[in-house]
Amino acid sequence: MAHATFTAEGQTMESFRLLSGHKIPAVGLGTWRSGSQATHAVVTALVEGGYRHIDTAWEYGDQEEVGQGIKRAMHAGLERRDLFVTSKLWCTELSPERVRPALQNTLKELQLEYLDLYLIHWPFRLREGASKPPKAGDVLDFDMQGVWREMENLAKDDLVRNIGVCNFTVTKLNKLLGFAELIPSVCQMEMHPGWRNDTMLELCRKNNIHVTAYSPLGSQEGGRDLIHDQTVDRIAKKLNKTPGQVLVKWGIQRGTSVIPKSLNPDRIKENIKVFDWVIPEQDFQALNSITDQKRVMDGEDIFVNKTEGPYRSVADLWDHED
Ligand code: NDP
Ligand code: 1BO
Repeated sequence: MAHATFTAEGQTMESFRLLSGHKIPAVGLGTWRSGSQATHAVVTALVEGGYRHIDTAWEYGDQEEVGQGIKRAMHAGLERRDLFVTSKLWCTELSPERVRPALQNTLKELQLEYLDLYLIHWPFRLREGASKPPKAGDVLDFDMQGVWREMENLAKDDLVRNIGVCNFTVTKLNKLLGFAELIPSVCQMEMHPGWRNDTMLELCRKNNIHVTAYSPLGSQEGGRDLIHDQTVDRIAKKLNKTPGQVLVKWGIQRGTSVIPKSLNPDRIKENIKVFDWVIPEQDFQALNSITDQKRVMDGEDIFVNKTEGPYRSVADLWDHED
């Protein structure tokens, strides 16, 4: 359920209510592979674009730059309480005793007192120094329950306002729901018209878990070029919008928050201008009917070791659910 609020430049900005009662702005800026340009992108998004939601992760190696961008935006007049900042616990930190130090390091890099949302980045534990693809012994046992307890403790101690997961399957989410004292507020997953991820969306809806759609434009190099997809392009032309805007709006109309990444100031501002129009039902259904459904972010290069395991194929990673 979206709630309208107002932000910069008189632009309407929608948000979704989380189980915790907090609100997550419907569009956030993704920062993967933003490197040293992350500061400029974050300032552009927050100060000029009217964004209030930033998505980062320790693994992106740009938390310091993101933090500098947030700091500059706050010097320009934004209040911390108006921002929604997400980061993620990397796979090498997936053991109970490593969770709190990892969060503390993330807060230090971001120069923040708390996060709005802390997510388990991937549900696979890696040995520090693991290779890509992993060698034998690089992928370790993951104590999901122990790690989740520590995530819950971070929330109890007000170091994070919400906790959640990314890249979970039905099997893994049901397992977590079996022992969670704090239900995840958010499940972040790949989602765009080329990978609708309907089964996970449905499970999250049933459990009142908000979904954030990552790689909403089909991701970056090596991804899926949805910007030039015929259906997307036809609808964009018809609505006098850009393909990027149609892809972002599609996610919002499905009730998910959406976190497009861009380093280009014009595209950053374009991607959030999605609140005073709708994709008509017929066009929405056409986007829901794009064939060749396929993940871009299948995790193969990080977690699959075809001969040694424990995950010998992409299907293993996703619990044979695709
Ligand atoms: P996106 O789907 O957001 O696509 C980004 C690409 O699209 C970039 O090459 C960007 O180029 C280009 N682009 C941006 N806006 C437009 C536009 N309006 N028109 C045309 N091209 C455009 O890719 P990501 O994979 O980065 O996903 C977004 C975010 O989701 C990530 O940055 C990260 O924060 C999060 N994520 C989370 C994951 C997880 O495991 N939890 C996994 C993957 C992503 P340019 O910069 O030049 O504009
Ligand atoms: C391996 C990190 C993918 C982007 O979240």
